[in-house]
Amino acid sequence: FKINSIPTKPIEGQKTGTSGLRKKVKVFMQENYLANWIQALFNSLPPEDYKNGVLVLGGDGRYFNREATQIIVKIAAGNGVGKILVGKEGILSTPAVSAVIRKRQANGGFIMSASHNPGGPEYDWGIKFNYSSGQPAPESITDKIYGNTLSISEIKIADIPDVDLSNVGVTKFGSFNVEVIDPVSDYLELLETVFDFQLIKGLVSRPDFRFTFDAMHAVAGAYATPIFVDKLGATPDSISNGIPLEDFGHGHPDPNLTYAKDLVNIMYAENGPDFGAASDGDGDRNMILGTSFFVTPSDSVAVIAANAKEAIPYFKNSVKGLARSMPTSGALDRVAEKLNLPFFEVPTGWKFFGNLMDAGNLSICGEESFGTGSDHIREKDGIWAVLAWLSIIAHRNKDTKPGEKLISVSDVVKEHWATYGRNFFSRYDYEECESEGANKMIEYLRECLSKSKSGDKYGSYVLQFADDFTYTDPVDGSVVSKQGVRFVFTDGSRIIYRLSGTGSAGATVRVYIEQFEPDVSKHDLDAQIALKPLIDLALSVSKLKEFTGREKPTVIT
Ligand code: VG1
Ligand code: CO
Repeated sequence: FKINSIPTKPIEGQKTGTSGLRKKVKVFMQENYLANWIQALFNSLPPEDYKNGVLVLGGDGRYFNREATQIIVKIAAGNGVGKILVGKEGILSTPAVSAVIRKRQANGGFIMSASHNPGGPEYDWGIKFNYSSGQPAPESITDKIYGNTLSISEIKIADIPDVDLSNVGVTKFGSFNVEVIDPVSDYLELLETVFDFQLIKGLVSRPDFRFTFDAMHAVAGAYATPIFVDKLGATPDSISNGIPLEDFGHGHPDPNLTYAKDLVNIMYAENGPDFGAASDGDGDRNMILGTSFFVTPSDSVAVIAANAKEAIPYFKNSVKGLARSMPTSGALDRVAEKLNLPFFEVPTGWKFFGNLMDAGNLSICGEESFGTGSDHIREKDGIWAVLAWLSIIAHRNKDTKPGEKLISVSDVVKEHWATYGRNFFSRYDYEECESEGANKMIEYLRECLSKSKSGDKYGSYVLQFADDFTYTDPVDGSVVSKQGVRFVFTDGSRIIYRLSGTGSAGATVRVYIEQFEPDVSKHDLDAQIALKPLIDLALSVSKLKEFTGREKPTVIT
């Protein structure tokens, strides 16, 4: 086939954030916008990483993915890629892309998704590039791509027809092959080696266990029926919003207490199900609920870590280490301490876990932002988290006879708090603020911390230290700074401020609040009540209302 060289000019603003490049669909639909970024990526990779190599391509089914698929395939061919594996209908969840890259020993892969951001002509689109072990590209690569977007002058695009995405199979164009793959099979095969599916099936098919999963019309819908229904015996009606739609059914596919309200209402209704879960746009996030009970993501990863060895075959022989992102609560730290496991604190964003996993130092990790996962792949994994929880509940109920009361999600969490203490945690998000005010607030906080010293009094809290988080990767020595302003108090309480790196308009301010409570008699308090004094302090220290003009957060988790 012929390779056309199309002249182009740099387009501003193509710098990737916490997780890939995210913009409004309209921005991506501008002439050459996507093509420039893809070409800049090839210009940034060493030729041996793609020439005659294998790449994976898929996404969450959102609006513009179909057009984008064709553009990416043609530019890949134009740059000498040997083979591209594309999910049928363009569908692959983020964890599935990571799994396919690893299984097929691909050089890397593209994920077409803006994750939890809404989709449709008026909303967001995004793209991420993952490397050969399946992990999100490190900053050294994304910085290079950005640099190349500023000097790009030519796009190399193959003159081949559009690829038919509707049937599994290989199409050859000379030396270039496109293989349309089933989005589920490689991923499911991997999960079957991680978990004891018979054990989980025993629980899910019990008449006294009611399971419900909300796929939020996002990519997990493509996985939910084959996995939960066909493999594990859940009833078909236990899956809601199970068909991926280009606009997620006008929803906001973010599994939290605000945007997954339908599921929350079902779980908190009288006589609600025993287990509820939801996942986000690209299937890497999860929310876990029991009957009238919400498991915070920070607690979730701690509970999974504490129970992994017993309940999940993959971890039977060893849990190598545990890690969390900086703003995630310290619940996991306590598990690491008790189990005597190596422990790491990394900046926000999954890309920082990959090196630790590749080096064999990390097995289970999580973020407060509804991300949980392990080194079975190099992305967070929503369905994995659901299966991990089902494994724990199944394991605990091995001997529960029909008619006896099941050990529930809340029983497991409360028992965990009784053993380890409870880390009350909450996050306040102020979405789409004016950038100027939000930036000024962070500058102001940086000034405050430079003037602060240990022993300073903040209401009834005494400062231990305040800083702007810097991380040195223990594996490759790379350093990232300015990852979040934190005030840490002598009793272990923390207040953290960051600006989001995943939005597509304005600035989103995130405030994270945490306080440890060893006293079991206080564990049943509502987090908002337990944390009230610290939350008030967080708002006044930052002068948040003044800087942003916001009275109330958009989302509380
Ligand atoms: C957010 C979360 C972060 C997560 C990232 C990607 O980033 O806070 O923990 O890794 O989204 O998740 P930020 O910069 O907006 O705070 V996803 O599901 O969008 O791939
Ligand atoms: Co996501």
